[in-house]
Amino acid sequence: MPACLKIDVISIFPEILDAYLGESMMKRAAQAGLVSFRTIDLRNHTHDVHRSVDDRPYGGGPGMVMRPEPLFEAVEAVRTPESRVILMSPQGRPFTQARAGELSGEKHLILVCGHYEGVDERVRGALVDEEISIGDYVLTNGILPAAVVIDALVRLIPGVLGAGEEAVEKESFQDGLLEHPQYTRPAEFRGMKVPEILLSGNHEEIARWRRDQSLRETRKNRPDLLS
Ligand code: 9D3
Repeated sequence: MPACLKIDVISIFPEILDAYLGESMMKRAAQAGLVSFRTIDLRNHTHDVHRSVDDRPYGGGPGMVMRPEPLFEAVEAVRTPESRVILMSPQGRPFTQARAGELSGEKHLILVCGHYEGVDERVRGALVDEEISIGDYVLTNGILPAAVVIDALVRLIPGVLGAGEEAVEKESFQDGLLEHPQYTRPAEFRGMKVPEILLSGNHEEIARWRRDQSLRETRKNRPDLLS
């Protein structure tokens, strides 16, 4: 049995993540003891009556900045020498399948979700090991990015996917192309026919057709993968 990856998520919306982690493959992985999740409400690490997690920026300007004290306190409450502290941030390094694979081998991840206009620079400087963005678009907070990162790496933990699914994964990543089209029954649906070749039983021809279709898809939607 592989070691259990521990994932802590610090956020002001822990119940949003709880809903996702309580379903489907995330739930099964946790029940199987392959991963364990804890969601931490950042407001539990405030000490003022308003439980405030943000404040106005020094130097002026619009919006708010997340205060350092609750974030430091929340991280320090769960951190060990084996922890990796990751800030979810639009200024982070773009998340990739390769990074998911690397992170799935860690022992303890602490994901910190930003909100509003960002976090006090002292958090980035002294608390965080790395920053991750999930893409070039602006969201209102980091909770969905945290769910995306968790989903991508939990499914890579050995034993989470079925044995067959893991084999398929390896194959389709070898060539670095998008997947070919797939069909299932019926052979004709509302006048749309399954390509004859797939019904032929000629596996060599089928493999050639699929490679060609993969190339077409990649040229159309992801030409960057070909250069
Ligand atoms: C004022 C400058 N903004 C940066 C473009 C500040 C800002 C906007 C939105 C700071 C945080 C957010 C909320 N987004 C995230 O926390 C976030 C995110 C995202 O918006 N896009 C892609 N990946 C991520 S990871 C965390």
